[in-house]
Amino acid sequence: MYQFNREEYEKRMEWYRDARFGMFIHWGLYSIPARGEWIRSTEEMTIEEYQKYFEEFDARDFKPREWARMAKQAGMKYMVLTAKHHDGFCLFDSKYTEYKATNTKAGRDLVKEYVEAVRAEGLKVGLYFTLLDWYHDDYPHYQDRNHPMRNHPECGNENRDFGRYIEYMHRQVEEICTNYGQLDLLWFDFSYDDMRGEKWGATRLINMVRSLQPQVIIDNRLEVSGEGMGSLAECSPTPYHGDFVSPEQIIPPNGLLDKEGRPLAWEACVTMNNHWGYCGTDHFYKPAPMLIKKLVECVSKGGNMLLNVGPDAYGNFPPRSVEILEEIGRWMKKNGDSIYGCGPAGVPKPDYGRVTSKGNTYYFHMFENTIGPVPLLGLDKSRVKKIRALADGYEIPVSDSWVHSDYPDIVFASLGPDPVLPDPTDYVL
Ligand code: JFZ
Repeated sequence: MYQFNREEYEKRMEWYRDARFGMFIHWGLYSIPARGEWIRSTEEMTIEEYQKYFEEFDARDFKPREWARMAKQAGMKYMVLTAKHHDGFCLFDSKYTEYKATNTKAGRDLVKEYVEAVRAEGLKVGLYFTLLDWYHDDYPHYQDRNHPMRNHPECGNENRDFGRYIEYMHRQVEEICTNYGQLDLLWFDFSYDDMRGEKWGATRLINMVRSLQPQVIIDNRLEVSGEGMGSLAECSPTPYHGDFVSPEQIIPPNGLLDKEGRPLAWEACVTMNNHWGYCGTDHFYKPAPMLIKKLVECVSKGGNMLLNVGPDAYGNFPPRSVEILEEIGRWMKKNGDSIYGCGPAGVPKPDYGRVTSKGNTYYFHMFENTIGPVPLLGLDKSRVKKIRALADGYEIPVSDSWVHSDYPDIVFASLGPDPVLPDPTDYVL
């Protein structure tokens, strides 16, 4: 039986808190119509209408080793792939359903290849597994058009046996936890309305998962949706509390603390454009400098960032995603020390950027140019040994200009006569 133990918890969380940056991948049958992963619901398709994507799916360019290489060169330390999304289609070879990649033209277990590839590149292995299932006969279908979980209005299933669904779902999680070696992270998605906790048989499920994969890190969506801290924030969490909070498309304004004031682990999951699953017409990508700043923001508030890529029908990353990952990677290569193993610095947020820290080192991220000497707020003057630019290591003098008499307690970094930075996002002191 799983019981919360703080020491064990902190131990299994170590790599995750250090990693700070991971890749989310949404890929499945919905990548073919390319209008987002909710398409079967939003366009109210029947299973039959959706079936053409099952017949077409061939994963012809599925090269997980290349996915993992791209994640790695972007500076990411872990990956999370949708083993099964809400449409119920399994990328893994489940013996409890025919609705799986093995039975498509792809003809093989894609999760197996993914897991091996990610491991081979030295990254931590994560799998996303949905609690919802629009394919299974025993999962409730919603016919109310205004319900976010609606399905085709005609596919009612009044005779469903939800207990049977729960058994099915548990057996699949068991397969995932048994057939792919050590997993580092499991990402369950998601609770809503009264569908939460024990409705999923959560205590039993977690007892099984923790006995099969004692070291695995789990999100908190067996308990909550993409909002809310759940019982991890309480003094005595439920067995299915999850190990980190999973805010969706939002960075918590002030980080997150539990009821006793301890920092909570969290991970903001973020799309690169405005879709999780591939969307051929969505060109609204967030520029790399913005994503870098968002990553810095997460770290400065004690969190991780899980950045999503939605590969296309064949399994290729969209070209724009590749460019953005490369640009982020160039920055991470030079400035990764200010991200990995770092957390909040406990100093006031400066006007020009954010601060992260690790041990006795403070990283002042300059998001914009400043005029004159740069104030490094919150540092004790007598304890500042040296100031260096992180990217190239060059010495930056502590300013001895007149500002000292006006602000005797503030440390200023003197960036010299030419304060215009070629690329402010590149600049970490
Ligand atoms: C869920 C999925 O439905 C979606 O397709 C994607 O996989 C995403 C990562 O997770 O979407 C949610 C779940 C919870 C909230 C919003 C979207 N929420 O609570 O705000």
